[in-house]
Amino acid sequence: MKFYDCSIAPNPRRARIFIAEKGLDIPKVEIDIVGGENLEKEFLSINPRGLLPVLELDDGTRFDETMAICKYLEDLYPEPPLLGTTPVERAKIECLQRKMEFDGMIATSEAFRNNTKNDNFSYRSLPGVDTVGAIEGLVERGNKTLGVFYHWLEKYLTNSKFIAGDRFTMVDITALCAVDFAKWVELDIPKENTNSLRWYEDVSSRPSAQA
Ligand SMILES: N[C@@H](CCC(=O)N[C@@H](CS)C(=O)NCC(=O)O)C(=O)O
Repeated sequence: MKFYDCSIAPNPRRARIFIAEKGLDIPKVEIDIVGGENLEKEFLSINPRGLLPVLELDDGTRFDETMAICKYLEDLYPEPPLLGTTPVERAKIECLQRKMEFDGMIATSEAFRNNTKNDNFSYRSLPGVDTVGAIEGLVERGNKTLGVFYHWLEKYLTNSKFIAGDRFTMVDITALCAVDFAKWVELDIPKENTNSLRWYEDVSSRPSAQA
């Protein structure tokens, strides 16, 4: 297997943390998104949409979505379980994972990529090859959705150590990456959200968070 990565980007980081939690050692190929390497011919032959991460199998099969990569690896290496162990648990984790992804990751992406003061990305509202220009109103929607993300994060953490219960899961991975990504638009966990702050300190101190 081969993992196409970008060390500063939040979606590759989700997969990297997942891989580290599983204790796997998958060779990595670093692609420089800021320098535009993901839009050059060589990488487009790997992923025509120009997006990272990508997991490549030894037979050349490739997956270009973080959750597909994680689901594939969970099937191959079930321990420790990060996506749930029973049908009910798996469905619950899927529900929460999507909320963290849409309200946290995608909202930050909207707020960041549509800011026309942001020279590197303002001409590309969408990541990858699809050229949609910045839409200024999406900055406000992104910022407001991040408020929703933080509100629910605090609620989910009121009575449990991790977002989906007693065990660290993919939900925590996506939320952690979203919180760190939101620093790019200067929207941190609100000071009064004590459960979220306690959780953030805990999950950030896991060795996988440095992966
Ligand atoms: N839905 C994809 C999103 C992947 C994505 O947006 N990746 C970003 C990095 S976080 C990217 O490749 N950006 C390239 C660009 O900005 O051109 C996933 O979950 O893996």
